[in-house]
Amino acid sequence: MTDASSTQRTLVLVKPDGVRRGLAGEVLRRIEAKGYTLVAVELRRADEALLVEHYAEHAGKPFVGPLVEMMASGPVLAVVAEGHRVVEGFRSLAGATDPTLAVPGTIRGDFGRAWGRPVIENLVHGSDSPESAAREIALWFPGL
Ligand code: DAT
Ligand code: MG
Repeated sequence: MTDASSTQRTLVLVKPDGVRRGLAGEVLRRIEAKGYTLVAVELRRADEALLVEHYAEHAGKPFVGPLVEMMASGPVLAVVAEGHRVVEGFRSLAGATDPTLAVPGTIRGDFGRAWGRPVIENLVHGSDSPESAAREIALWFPGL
């Protein structure tokens, strides 16, 4: 399919640990090198209300407090990327949630590790479905 209706968008976040380590450019490079298009890129600080909403599916889990705190600890690079099957394509670029187990060659596998903290730090977020992507893009980029 090459028609425009098959083009997807996804929300990528370079989390504060990734920005702090100077990996924002590397993540953008990998998205572009894979052949996806950057639609929006913004370095910003996220407030708690946005983060609680963003992680609504995890409400009540023991790590959600530390997760929101970590995500608010510094700037994040918020990115909307576009392309055919980009939602699953970026999840494949990112690798597994646990960076100790993420396969080398992925962003988390190449640059992530365990630090023994209450929340897993794994450098990037990527929407997990087209429905999540639509919800998350509306939250982070209401103008798009
Ligand atoms: P992903 O980011 O791979 O979609 P997720 O949506 O299940 O993973 O969780 C969101 C983030 O929360 C994840 O990137 C890291 C953190 N996290 C997930 N499970 C965790 C756990 N059991 N303990 C600590 N942090 C966790
Ligand atoms: Mg997730």
